[in-house]
Amino acid sequence: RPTSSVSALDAAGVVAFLAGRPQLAKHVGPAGSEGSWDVKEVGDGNINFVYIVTGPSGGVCVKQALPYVRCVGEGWPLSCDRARIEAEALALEHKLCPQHTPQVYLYEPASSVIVMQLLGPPNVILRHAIVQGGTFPHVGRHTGEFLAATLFSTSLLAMDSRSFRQMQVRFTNPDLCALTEQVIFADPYAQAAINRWTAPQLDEAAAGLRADTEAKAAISVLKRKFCCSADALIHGDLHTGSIMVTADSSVMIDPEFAFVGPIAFDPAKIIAELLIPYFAADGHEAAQGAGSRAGQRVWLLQCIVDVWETFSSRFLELWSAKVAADGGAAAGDLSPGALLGAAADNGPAALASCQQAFVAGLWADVLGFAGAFIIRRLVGIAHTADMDSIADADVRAACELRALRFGRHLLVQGAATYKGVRELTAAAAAAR
Ligand code: ADP
Ligand code: SR1
Ligand code: MG
Ligand code: MG
Ligand code: MG
Repeated sequence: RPTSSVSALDAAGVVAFLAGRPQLAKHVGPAGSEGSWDVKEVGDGNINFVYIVTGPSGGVCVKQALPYVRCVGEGWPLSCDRARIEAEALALEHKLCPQHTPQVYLYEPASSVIVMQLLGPPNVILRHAIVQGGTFPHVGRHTGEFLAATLFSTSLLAMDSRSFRQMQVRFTNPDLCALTEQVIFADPYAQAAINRWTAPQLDEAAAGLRADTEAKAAISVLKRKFCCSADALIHGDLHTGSIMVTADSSVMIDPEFAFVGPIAFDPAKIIAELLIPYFAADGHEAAQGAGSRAGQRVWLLQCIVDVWETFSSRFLELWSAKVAADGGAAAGDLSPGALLGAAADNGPAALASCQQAFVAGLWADVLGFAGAFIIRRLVGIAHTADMDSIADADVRAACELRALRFGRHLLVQGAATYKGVRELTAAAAAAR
């Protein structure tokens, strides 16, 4: 199906789309109530169009992928198959971790539309809430639970290799992977017309990155890992704009970049996107008063610890439980349990030692990827409100420079420097 055949919905089109499908319409209102429905386009992401439809019975969220990148326009074509990837990834994630994933009601290929559970008020996008100064004590733990459930269960530690390879085919996602390869792993280190930064304050730093052979060597290694490591079905874009929160709940949305890639990519992305507001907090304090972000700073670092500690400990629990359930013999193809046995000659200590080595390897990659993710938000195409909402350009640039230096440090030296997450957060505190 040529993607160019998809035509854009408008508010009336969204109502007609839902009204013609009673199984969807019932979430919004009874037949005949369509005239009273409210439709708002709320898409604030870079890529797609999102409509919130509400009526007497509640509401739904309607997301449409058009054949181009929203924030650039028709000059940057992008496959609408991303809507299928997102719908199938959401369905799988919902099966593995229902408490942290929205329910998909429908995916319709002809219009590249997903209709899903509405996360209505008081749900907010985590990034927006952080920019406002908010704190969410549970989101780090919830994100770690989501990561462990989805990444363990879609890895060869849990799956047989035949099913795993079938999953790889379903989630090949070449176009969105190519986008990531370009905007995260290439453009920030090159002269690219779509790059931007706070100028002239960051001109020298951006030029320095383009001449930085150590950073280029490090990003090349990570790009290769992104392209060649097939660990698990990763979310692929788990930043703070992909998490909707309330005081007690956290829901991960927007997995259109999902593919079978390196496990470390996902925890690294959310950790980087918590470090960026940590470095931005000084800029907000300059406008709002000294100390006004002190509590948020403490929370942001604790949130990073919670993500990593919950993810890594839960991942290992799932792994040990799988080995025990399989009697140490029939665990997924890559599980050392399959060879070592849970209780036989090599025993649980051998499994524990394999597990610790596995987690240490992931952590080393998390540090490098996190550095790359910080850098791309400061000198690449896609910036975020964390820094952009600091109105004074000199104040913003000072925050961005500190973050950029820390990102570059993580990219080049992180893996060799920080053995644990608390060392990372202590280093961030010293670098602000
Ligand atoms: P994009 O792929 O363009 O980044 P997102 O999936 O991130 O699109 O959605 C953009 C915005 O739409 C989100 O920031 C959020 O405000 C809103 N949104 C997305 N999904 C839902 C949902 N299920 N319920 C309520 N709002 C949603
Ligand atoms: C054109 S770059 C768009 C960016 O937005 C998405 O959310 C991804 O992060 C991507 O890199
Ligand atoms: Mg998004
Ligand atoms: Mg968003
Ligand atoms: Mg998206």
